[in-house]
Amino acid sequence: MRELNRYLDVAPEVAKAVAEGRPVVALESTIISHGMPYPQNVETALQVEKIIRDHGAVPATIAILGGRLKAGLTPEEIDYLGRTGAGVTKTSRRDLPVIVAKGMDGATTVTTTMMIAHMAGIQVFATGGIGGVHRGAETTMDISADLEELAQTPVMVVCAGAKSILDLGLTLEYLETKGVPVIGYQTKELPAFYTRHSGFGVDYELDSPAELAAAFRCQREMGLKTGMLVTNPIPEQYSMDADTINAAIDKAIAEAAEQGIHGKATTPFLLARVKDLTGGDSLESNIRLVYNNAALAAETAAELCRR
Ligand code: PSU
Ligand code: MN
Repeated sequence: MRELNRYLDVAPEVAKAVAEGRPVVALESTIISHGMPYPQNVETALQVEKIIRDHGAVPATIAILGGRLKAGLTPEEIDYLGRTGAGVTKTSRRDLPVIVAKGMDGATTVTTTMMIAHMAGIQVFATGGIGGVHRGAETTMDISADLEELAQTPVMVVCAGAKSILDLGLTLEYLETKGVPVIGYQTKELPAFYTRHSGFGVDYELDSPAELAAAFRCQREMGLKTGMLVTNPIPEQYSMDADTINAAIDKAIAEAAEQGIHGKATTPFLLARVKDLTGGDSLESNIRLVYNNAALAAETAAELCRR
């Protein structure tokens, strides 16, 4: 057994699965408290856990509760995070020391979910979208800590690409510089979250959970410390009209600039505005792509355990 971090609580079911070499999939909590409205956030989070179980893996939703790093939550804890919403502090790497020292609750981003998953011995993590290089970053320097985490923490992140609230071209350049493999699942094109197409190519197309697991296993066995980004396009039937979603994104970005939104508030502001401007359509797409990523992550985690 790996020596557990003294600030970490791994749920018994998760700890047992990790110790026995059975598949586990980590899930983030910022998507619950800041990424979707209540009650759809809680319903989605619980359904995602069910999908992971149905695909033969154990779900480990990650958050910080009362200053404890948690890998694996109860349904009651998930409900609390969803009901409290933005009242739970969005917690990235630099927030951890104060949140833990003060015994606060924190919603984990891709960054902190990767960190805690790795501490708990979990190799695969499913989410919706990652943070990246924001549009206008050449003047704001707003680059998500998620990219730095992908550069230094060996966890596979299965996402639906990134929203074009970001500069997708610069995000890919950054990941290339940092040595992070960007894989398209059954595609050579980076998916743009709500749509299957961004116009940007990815490094490699891999076509099965077994191929994903093989690449990740090689990366780990060579001692490479980077994460791996798997981008899984939203299923065709749930994808949105590109013009509709891009118009909403452009409007949200203009509003953020007018209102002087900056720092860690930017991404939650843009996500909320895009959802409001597109009615329920974008929320439905968002939920569906998370389900799709959960299934692929569970299948890949199962392949990783098969030797
Ligand atoms: N992008 C999405 N949905 C999300 C997020 C980003 O499409 O829910 C959340 C994730 O938790 C991600 C975080 O890690 O926002 C990135 O925030 P920032 O850009 O402030 O680093
Ligand atoms: Mn930022």
